[in-house]
Parts: sequence; C-alpha cells; structure tokens
Amino acid sequence: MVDKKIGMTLTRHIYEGEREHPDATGELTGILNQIALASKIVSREVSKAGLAQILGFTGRENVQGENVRKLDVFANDVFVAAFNHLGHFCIMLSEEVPEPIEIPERYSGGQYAICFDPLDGSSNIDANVSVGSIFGIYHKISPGQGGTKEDLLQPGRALAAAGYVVYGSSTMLVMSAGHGVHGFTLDPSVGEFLESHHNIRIPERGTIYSANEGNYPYWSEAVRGYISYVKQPDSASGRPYSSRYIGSMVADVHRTLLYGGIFMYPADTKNLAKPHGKLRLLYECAPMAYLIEQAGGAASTGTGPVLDVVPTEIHQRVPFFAGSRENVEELESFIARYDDARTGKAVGSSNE
Ligand code: P6P
Repeated sequence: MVDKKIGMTLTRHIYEGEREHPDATGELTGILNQIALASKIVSREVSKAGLAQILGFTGRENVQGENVRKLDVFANDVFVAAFNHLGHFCIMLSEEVPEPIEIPERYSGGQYAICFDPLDGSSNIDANVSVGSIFGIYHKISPGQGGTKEDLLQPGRALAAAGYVVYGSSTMLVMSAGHGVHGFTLDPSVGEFLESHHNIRIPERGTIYSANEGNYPYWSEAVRGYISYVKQPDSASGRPYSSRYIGSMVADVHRTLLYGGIFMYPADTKNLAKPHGKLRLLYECAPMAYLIEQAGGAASTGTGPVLDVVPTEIHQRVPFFAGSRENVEELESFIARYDDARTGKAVGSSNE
C-alpha cells in the first residue's frame, strides 16, 4: 500500500516495475529518472517564457549578458546534456539536430538508443499554449561499442519504452515500459513526479475528432469523406462529433488518450515536399503510437499500424491517425473503401 503522505513517485514506480520484470535492467530506471530531471528543467524555463519579454531578454543576449536561446534549442541542450554522459545510451536522435548525436566515447557503451523531440509545438509558446517533449527508447542492436543509424531505424514495435511530458496547466510525464501507460504529475513544491494516473485506458470509442481542417482541400478523398461523415447528425452514433484541435501534438494526443476519439495529421498535397504529412515517425508518431496501443487504442498510417512501419530515413514523416480503436478502424474502413473504388476492386470481392 502506497503511503498516502508521499504517494507513488516516478522513481518508486520504475523500481517496482523493474522488480516485477526480472528481464529489466536498472539502466531503464536511470534513463527515466534523467528524463524526469531534464523535464523539470525544461518545465521551469517554459513557465518563465512569457517573462522573457518583460525582463528585457531581447535578441541574443539578456540583461545578465547570457545568451537567450530559443526554448526548443534550450530544451534540446538540456536533454542532450542529461543523456550524453549517462553511460546508458549508444546513440541519440533529436528533432532539433539533422544527424544522429554521437555519445562521447567514454560513455558510449550503453545498451539503449533514444529518439526525442525536445520541445514539440514550441511555436505555440508565445500564445501560452501547452507544449511537450516526446521520447522513444530502443534496445541497441548494432554490434560493438557505440551506436549507428541501425539502432535508430527500428520499427516502433521494437520500442523498449516511450513517453511524453506535457507542459500545460501542470507538468505531467506519461510513459510506458510495456506494462501499461501511467501518468505522473510534477509537484513543484517538492520537485517530484507523483503518480496521478495509474494504468490509463483509452475509451473504445470517442466523439471528438482532432485535425487541422485548414488542410481539408489537400486531403485525400477518403479522409475528406471521413471528416464529412463525423459531422453528419446521427444521434445513435453520437454524431456530429465535437472538433478539438490545439495544434500541439502532445496536447492533442494527451486529450485523446484521456477522453477518446481520434487525432489525425493526414498526408496532404499542400506541400509536395512533405507528401506523407508533417509529423515525424521516430520521435513523434512511433512513441505516441506505442503509448496509444499500450492504453488499448490504435495508431494507423491509414493503411496499417504505425508501429509496423520500418523506418528508412531518420527524419521521415508518416500520415498519423490515432485514438480510440473503433474510431481508427472506422477511418481505415473509409480509406479501404475509397481505395477499392479507385482501383475498381468491389468491396468484399473474391479476388482479394
Ligand atoms: P499544423 C507543432 O508544430 C507540430 O509539429 C505538432 O506538435 C502539431 O501536431 C503540428 O505540428 C501542427 O501542425 O500544420 O496543424 O500547424
């Protein structure tokens, strides 16, 4: 029985998880504790962001002569500094850095690789919108000391752990190491993440859809058909759904995880340089898909599970539809039906 005066801390949760699963090593404990530390530092700076303008932090230098870095650059520096001397990693990949980040040789003997987006949605900060950090942790698979792209280009199905931190009205770390999804809320008065959501389960079906409808004209006919469908009045199926879109992936996924429904960033023809949509596989979609599936939901590219996509490029993008299982399956049925119509294959035909 957890002592009510202290509660279940993140550290205790991880240790107890390690004890329950003998195959786990203490390394994952150390990694998750470092992520918690880095998140606390980022949370402190994000909460001060609005003050930057008032306190005269102008241009590249503030009043103390310190360099004022953009918060996403700051967050990247914090996570890299938290990870690069830990001895648990062989290589890192950050949304902020074009190439994989090597670990200093003396610390590069770790058995894990990490992909992270240090501050996703950072363009929203000036409007005080929730932003977040996302991470996915893989077992090292390349031979020898140090890591290579091989350790990063793994399908999400191979993730050892994943999670995000949402910097919102409170700072909350949501993670899974393969045994359910658990949420920990930061108590700033003691600087500790305390378990606030044990074993989060996403509703089987929800009545919220979340998409940037400004891209509607650029979506496929199937996606447009699905969006029109969820807007049609039909009380038996809870339609029309409510529309909620924050424009910050961590916040939109967090709401979807807790309330149900579907979040999507489809492929669109708006920017032909990004034919597979905007969101990146390794440090946005795969970690989020892992969490959603661990919570009983589904995450799809529209034609198959995100977790089954084998990456070919470290910053590659994929179409992303995730949330309640029934909602995602419904979206996939629209895509299958439109594809069948386009290819002339009658639905349910024998020539499968
Ligand atoms: P749009 C933030 O810039 C981000 O990468 C995600 O956090 C978010 O889901 C998406 O882009 C929003 O993109 O095109 O709707 O502004």
